Amino acid sequence: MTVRFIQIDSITLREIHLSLKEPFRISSGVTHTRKILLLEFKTVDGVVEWSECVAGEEPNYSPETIDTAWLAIREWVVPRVLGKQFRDPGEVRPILEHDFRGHNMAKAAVEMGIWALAARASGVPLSKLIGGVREEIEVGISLGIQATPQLLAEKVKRSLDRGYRKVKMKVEPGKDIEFVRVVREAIGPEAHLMVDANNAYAEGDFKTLQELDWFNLMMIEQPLAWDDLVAHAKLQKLLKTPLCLDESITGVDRAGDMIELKSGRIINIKPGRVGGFSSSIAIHDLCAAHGIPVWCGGMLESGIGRSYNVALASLPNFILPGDISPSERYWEQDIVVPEWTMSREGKINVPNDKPGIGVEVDRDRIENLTVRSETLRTAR
Ligand code: OSB
Ligand code: MG
Repeated sequence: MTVRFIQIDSITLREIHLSLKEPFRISSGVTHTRKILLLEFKTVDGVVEWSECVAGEEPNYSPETIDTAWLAIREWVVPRVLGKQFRDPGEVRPILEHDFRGHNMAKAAVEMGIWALAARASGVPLSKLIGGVREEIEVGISLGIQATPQLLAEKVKRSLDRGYRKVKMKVEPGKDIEFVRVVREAIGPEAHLMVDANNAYAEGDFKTLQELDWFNLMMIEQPLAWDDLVAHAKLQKLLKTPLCLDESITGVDRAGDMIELKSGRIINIKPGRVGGFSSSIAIHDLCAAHGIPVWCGGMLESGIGRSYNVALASLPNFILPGDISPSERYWEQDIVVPEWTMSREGKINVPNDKPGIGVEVDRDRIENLTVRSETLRTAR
C-alpha cells in the first residue's frame, strides 16, 4: 500500500491500572501499581495504532505525571496534529516544539504514535521505518532497592542465570557501597553490573561515589541532580567508571552539552523523556558521531510502550543492553498479544515481520482495566 499522508481523525485517551508483580523502589519513590495512559489513534483511512505515555504517577522522576500529561495532550498537543496531513512523521516534532516548552512525555506519546501509524499504514515494521538494523536486542534488568544486600544479591544472581545481559541495581545513600560489595562478591568480578542513583547524591558525597570505582561497574547512572550537568562533569573527572546520564538528558541540546562539558560518557535514551522518536534519533546520531554509546531505558511500560523501546533499540548505536525486560518481569498478564518474551540468551526479537508496533492490543482486557477515557476528534 502506498500512503500519501497520515491524517488523524481521532485519538482516545485511556487510563488503565496495572499492578506490578512486586513493588519497584528507587531513591526518589516507590511504585506498586502503574497508572498507564494509553492513546488509541484512528486515521481518516481507518488505520488504528496505539501508543503509551510514560509519565509516572508522581513527579519524582520528571516534572510530568499522568495527570499533567492528560491535560497537556488534550489542551495543547492533540489540537496541533488533529486533522493535519503528515507526509512524514518527522514533520510532527517541529510542530509540537514551536512555542511549546516542556511536556516531553505528553508530546512523545503523540509523536511516537504518528511514527507507528505511518508504519502500520504502509505495512512496514516500526523498527524498519526509523532505520533499525537489528533482528534482536540485548536485554538487561533494572532491580529496585531491596531491604538487605543478601536479598538483592539473590535477585541479581537469579537474573544472570535467567539470561539477562546486564543487571542494574538501584542505589541511594546508605544502600550503596555495602550492597554493591555483596552483589559483586556473589556474581564474580566480570558480570555486567551497573548502578542507578536517580539523583540521590550531592557534591558532599563524592568520596562515597569514588569508592564505587573499586567494583568494575559498567557505569554509574545519574548520581547527581537531574538538571546539573556541571556537577556531573566535576564528578566524572574524579572517576574512572563512566557516568551515564538519564534524567539530565531531555533533548539533543542537553546531549550536546554533556559531550562538551564531559558530564558523562554514556546516555540512557528514553523516548518519552526526550519528547519522542525524532529527538531520540537525533541524540542517537549525535552520540554515534562522538563515539558515545547509548542504550534504551525503561519506564515500567506495558507491552505497548515496550514495543517502541524495542524498535528504538534496533538502531545501530544502541550497543549496550537496555532496560527492556520481557512482559513477565513486570506483569501477571500484559495487554498485548503476543507478550514480549526473552530467550535464554537474554534477547528479545524485533518483530520485523509485522507492521506498526508489531504486537496486537488486547482490547477486551484494556476495556476491563480502564478507569477513565476521553476521545478527541476532528470537528465535523
Ligand atoms: O531511572 O531508569 C530509571 C523506572 C521508573 C523510573 C525511572 C527508572 C526506571 C527503571 C525501570 O529503571 C526500568 C524498566 O522499565 O525496567
Ligand atoms: Mg535511570
